Amino acid sequence: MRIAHVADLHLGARQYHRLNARGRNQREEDVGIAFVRAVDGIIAARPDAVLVAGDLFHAVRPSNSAILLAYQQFGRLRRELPDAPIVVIAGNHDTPRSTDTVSIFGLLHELGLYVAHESARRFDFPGLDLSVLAVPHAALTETPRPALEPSGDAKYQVLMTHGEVPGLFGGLDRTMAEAGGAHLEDSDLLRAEWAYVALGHYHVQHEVHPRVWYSGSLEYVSPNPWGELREEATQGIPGKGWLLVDLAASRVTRHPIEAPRRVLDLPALDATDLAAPELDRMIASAVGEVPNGVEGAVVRLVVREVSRAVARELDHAKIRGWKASALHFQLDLRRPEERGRQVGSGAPGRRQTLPEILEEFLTHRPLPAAVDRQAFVAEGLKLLEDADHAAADG
Ligand SMILES: [Mn+2]
Repeated sequence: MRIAHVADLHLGARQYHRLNARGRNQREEDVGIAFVRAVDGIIAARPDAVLVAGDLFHAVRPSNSAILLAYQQFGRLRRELPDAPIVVIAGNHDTPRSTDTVSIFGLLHELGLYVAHESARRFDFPGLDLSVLAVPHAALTETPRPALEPSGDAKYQVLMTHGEVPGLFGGLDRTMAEAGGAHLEDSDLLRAEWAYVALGHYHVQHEVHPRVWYSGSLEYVSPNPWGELREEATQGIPGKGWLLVDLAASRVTRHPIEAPRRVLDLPALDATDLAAPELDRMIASAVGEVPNGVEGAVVRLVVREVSRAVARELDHAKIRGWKASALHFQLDLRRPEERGRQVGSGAPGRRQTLPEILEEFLTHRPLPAAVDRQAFVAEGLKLLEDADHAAADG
């Protein structure tokens, strides 16, 4: 009895304002390719059921191309694995904030998928001895919250939901937390009766507890891809992918997909006491050491201790050349920090990032009662991200 667990596909997500030859946003195409590769892998593995743990779409109103892709790929899964039920929940990204917005998830229902997008639903598959409690983001924001409990006599009781588990970020790198996620509780997740808990929301593949997993996203679509890369490197995770779960054996196998595009955070440089020509050489050699070059890649290079004067005198023609060749080249020049100045309330010695400062400010700022704070904070972070990309693209 094996299930495929995939999450956070974010179909329709666009980044970096770069178009391909067909006039489509290149990153949206990458996100689609990642999905197709995951579907290829799932079909090859022939699981008994497929679970999609939220944020199938990046937005409540996905682009036509995202809708078409979802329709085609789920259609393909239905044809190739006709006996495997496909269960889908909505995450925070694809949940309408207003009840008069009709969800696109109705279309998935028409395709024969088992869909929970407004409230918690239980799907029983007696032939598989499987019961799936599917709890979308919207259900977690109801008061009172529905009980997340096993039910019935199916041997395999599975919970699928989308949100943030307690202590995931340890109060440290909050930029890894996407704004607007619902909070889950250990009491919901740790019931001994759960054969498996399939989670969505956190974009780095992660075993929370035995049999409680985030499958992670299939591409770097969060506002902080660099944090995801660092976390994946720290944990030795071989890239983005999906999970194959053997419920009888309680065994989870990672199935990485081939990355549609290279996303690279180059080792940071320190420009202390360097003049512009020396720093130019250091940057050129850092870029030169990238295997196969930066062409077509998403690249960041952080350089610390760069004064305004040195930044001005750098070889900007050369930098523009890398920007033109890479899909996205972010030369992140940081000014010398003012000694002894403590900014923000993060851990000692660590400054808050701009998104963290903004999130904290927006979270505490007085708001009119009619304004949804989660949506307000999410919108602010989104605007900052867009401005960031626009600036990086010159
Ligand atoms: Mn997500």
